[in-house]
Amino acid sequence: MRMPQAVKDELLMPDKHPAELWERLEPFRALMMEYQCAIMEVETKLRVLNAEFSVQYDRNPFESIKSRLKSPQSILEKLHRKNLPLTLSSIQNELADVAGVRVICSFPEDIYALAEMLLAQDDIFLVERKDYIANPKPNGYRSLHLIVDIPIFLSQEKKRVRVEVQFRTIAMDFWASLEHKLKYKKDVRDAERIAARLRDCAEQSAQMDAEMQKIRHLIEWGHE
Ligand code: 0O2
Repeated sequence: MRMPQAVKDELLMPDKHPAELWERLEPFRALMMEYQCAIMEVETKLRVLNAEFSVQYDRNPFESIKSRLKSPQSILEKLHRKNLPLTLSSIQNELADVAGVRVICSFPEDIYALAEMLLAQDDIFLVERKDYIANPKPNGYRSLHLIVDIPIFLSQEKKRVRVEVQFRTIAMDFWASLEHKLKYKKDVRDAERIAARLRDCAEQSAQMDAEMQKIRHLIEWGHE
């Protein structure tokens, strides 16, 4: 018999179970399993597209995929930050990035081509699109984020599960991992000056991405 949502939610109330115990609770583990399955589904779809491309066009639209399930601690912190109740419903309804798939491409145009191919599939439902490449964040952050719902097929039911798919170039990923260090390190000396230098780096690497893409066109088509 399946557990009603209210009972599942009750099991996650923090006064009864501190955060570090979440991952031992069956309803929480079941929810995380669903997110993990959704990650596998998205990864498979992307790998299928990559395989087809390498046969048809002799190139790969992405270089690598990195996936992650948000840790219970990060989930708890985000719920706290957003002033949300610490329940399974909050996780499912309010957090879009519990399941995260990051796709690293060589060229910006591959990002958009791949994103469109994924969204064209009839079992993928687009919830939200955040284009931080066309509209970079003030700190210089660039990536295309798609929040999607994807079905997973369990023994007793089919469920729609939310996944955040981030698309970036190698250069954007390199930049984001350095900037991430600044964001999460406390007491950094000269943080403002470092942030300004990072903004410059983001600008320069975006120019390099654009230039490398033009060079690819010259090599492949003979014109930009
Ligand atoms: P981690 O460690 O990757 O899990 P919202 O849900 O709309 O209220 P949120 O969640 O900030 O706001 O959404 P957004 O802007 O789409 O960002 C989600 C994720 O994108 C982040 O997850 C990062 O992975 C990445 N990201 C967004 N902005 C930045 C940035 O300025 N720098 C870097 N390095 N990454 C960024 P988490 O949970 O913050 O981190």
